[in-house]
Amino acid sequence: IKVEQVHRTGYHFQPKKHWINDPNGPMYYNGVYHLFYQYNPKGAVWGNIVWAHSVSTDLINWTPLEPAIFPSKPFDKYGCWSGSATVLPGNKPVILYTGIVDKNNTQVQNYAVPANLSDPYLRKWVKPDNNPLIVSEAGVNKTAFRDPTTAWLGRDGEWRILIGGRWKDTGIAFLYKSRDFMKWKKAANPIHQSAGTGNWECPDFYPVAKSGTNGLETSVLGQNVKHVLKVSLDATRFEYYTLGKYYPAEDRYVPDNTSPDNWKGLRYDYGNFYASKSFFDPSKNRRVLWGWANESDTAKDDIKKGWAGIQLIPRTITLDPNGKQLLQWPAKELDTLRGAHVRLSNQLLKKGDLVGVTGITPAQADVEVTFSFRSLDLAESFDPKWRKLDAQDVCSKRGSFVQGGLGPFGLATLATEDLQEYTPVFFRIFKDAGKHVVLMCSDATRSSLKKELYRPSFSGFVDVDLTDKKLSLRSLIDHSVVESFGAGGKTCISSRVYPTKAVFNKAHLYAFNNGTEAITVETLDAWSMKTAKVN
Ligand code: DQQ
Repeated sequence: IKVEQVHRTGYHFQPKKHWINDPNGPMYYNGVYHLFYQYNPKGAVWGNIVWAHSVSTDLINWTPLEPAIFPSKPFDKYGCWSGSATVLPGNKPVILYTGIVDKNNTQVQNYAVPANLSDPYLRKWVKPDNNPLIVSEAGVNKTAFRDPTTAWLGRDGEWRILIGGRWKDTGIAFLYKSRDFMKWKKAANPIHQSAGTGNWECPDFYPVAKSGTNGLETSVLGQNVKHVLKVSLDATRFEYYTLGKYYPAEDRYVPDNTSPDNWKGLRYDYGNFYASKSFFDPSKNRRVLWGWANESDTAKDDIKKGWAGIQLIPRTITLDPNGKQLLQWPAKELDTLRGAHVRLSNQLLKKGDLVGVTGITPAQADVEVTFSFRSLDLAESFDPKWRKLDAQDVCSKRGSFVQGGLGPFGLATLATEDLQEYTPVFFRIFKDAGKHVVLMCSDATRSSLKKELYRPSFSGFVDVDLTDKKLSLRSLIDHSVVESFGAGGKTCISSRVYPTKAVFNKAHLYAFNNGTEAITVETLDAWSMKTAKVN
């Protein structure tokens, strides 16, 4: 293996080479999962965008096909940008995507259909001549008018889609309706908008069941569902979502007031995660989420290594029983890559302890751990000044090495033995006016000796009940990515990191505690992960 390829992933999705960004049009069709994605066939920087296409029967191993959609017509001559798939009645897939029609970035919405429905892989797609289906109306910013969603069907027989955009600094999800999927009309009101959030890219809108763990087909309505509206914020390059109520008769979405409806809101992932998109998988009755993780190195490094961007492991989405947020978990098929296994149980971690996990391949691993503690009394106080800060700011003030009362404790991933390099994923528990505040961090500050890297202390709060005095963590470690799920998927954080020494068999994995209160590793299961067949 060439030295510069130490950061390629073993089981996260990436093509052989070149640039990738947003996941596009994910769908399940006749036993096959399709993933399209924004791809530059000519290099490791963004540009020349086409819809690359891979297929899978298990969401983990992927076969590459020819690009499905690429610029070739006046309505997409300057680019084929993001969009979604809908499987229409009669089992007929259709893709809606954004075409760039001129050098000024004017955006229109087009459709494409499979050339041959009996091809099990749907290799060829045609873009009929009645494109574009939708052009922006007067008064709409035509360079912020993109990324159509999967369509849902109302009880009135009309299809609906959202298109992302903005007016001045207000983010907007425009609503369009159609009876025949060909003639679309803009609804008088957007389904939702939020001042001060800037341009909305890649909206996603879908129902979640109020109880149980089944995912729902996108058109499901009724008393037993809540809706999720997710948007990607162009200005800050992160996403947020709200849970809320969709009123089909008025075509309005009203977020619940349990989380902010702005850039301070809930995120699927508090790390490298953008332009995500979900789809309903009827074969397993689940909703699956794809998200793109960009690089945190420089464009120069991307060109040198010849690639940039990965897709994170597809996640199932369900509603947290508390009704206030979502839970996410890696698709269960990932477990088929688990190989050598080790387990620690009932291991006490006193202040300053660092316990090595040996017998697996720490650079390509899956780890699940449950920590327990005797009491919450020793939790350090939450500085009232921090109440205004977001989790990432609090995490950068404290990190993994400033001693706390209860925590920091967690995993040190992609670590050298002397901790010159390591990416800790950990919890710190605070008390704040009689309540407990749980902070989860994935801290890249010491992830690499290399300079010129983006090394943020990614972090999110965890809304978890601590009465059983336990906290769990799962981390998927894969050479240049650490993708973590706290408290059963309540808070997720993905970090892109580029160790120079903690690579291949020089990488180590530890459980650590830097708090004064002793912690117990109740169980820690770690597996070497096999390399998936990815493209
Ligand atoms: N990426 C696409 C756009 C989308 C943006 C272009 C989000 O359609 O708005 O590659 O990353």
